[in-house]
Amino acid sequence: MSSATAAADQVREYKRQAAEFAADMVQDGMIVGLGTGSTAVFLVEALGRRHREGLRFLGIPTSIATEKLARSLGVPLTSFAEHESVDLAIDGADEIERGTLNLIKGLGGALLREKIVAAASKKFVVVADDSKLVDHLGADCLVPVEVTPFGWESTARHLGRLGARVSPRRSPTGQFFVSDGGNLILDCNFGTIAKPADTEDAIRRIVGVVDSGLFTGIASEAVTCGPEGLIHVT
Ligand code: ABF
Repeated sequence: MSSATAAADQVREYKRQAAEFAADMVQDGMIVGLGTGSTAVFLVEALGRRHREGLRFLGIPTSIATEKLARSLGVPLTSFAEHESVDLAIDGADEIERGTLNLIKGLGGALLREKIVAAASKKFVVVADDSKLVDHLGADCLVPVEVTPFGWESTARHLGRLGARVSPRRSPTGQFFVSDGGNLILDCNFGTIAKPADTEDAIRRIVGVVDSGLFTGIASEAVTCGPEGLIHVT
């Protein structure tokens, strides 16, 4: 096995441990927000096992991909038509700011549903391998911004005026990437973000923006895993 493969396997193992720790926080009767991404896959798998062992809960998935996975594992699902709030949402992140738990999310393209579920949650726990921890958001990570297809070029110019270098996300075939909500994603390079809450607000005020992958003041806990073991920040 090459050292790159071994390192990738190790990161997957860290993701699995963080996700399974968080899956154990789910209690009988809860409405659970089911995240998206490779870490969240381990969460949904663990919850599928717990469901088969008799745990009663209902999940609200944050993407079509997670919904498909959950259904394939027999995880019972519900929606906001049936439930006003989520007891516990568990999801991954692309960057986690140490100390604040402000996040960049959405490089997987599911930021809008992820944010709706997180915002409706009594508790939002972020799960990740510890490479996602940073001192300041944005230095090494683009901020995805979901925008309406109409007038996206104008929306992109406004984002540029906030100081971002902006590129529309494309699929491997060169087409525009389209989100589960039918919108486009503009990947924005802001560099180091000194005041993430201010930047999140400024982005949201631009007409044409649906929302951004900056999640400030939403995560209440983080479970990370790395060479030092599991760390649960509450
Ligand atoms: C989702 O999956 C996204 O918000 C984020 O883009 C990604 C996390 O990545 P990973 O695949 O490493 O869990 O949570």
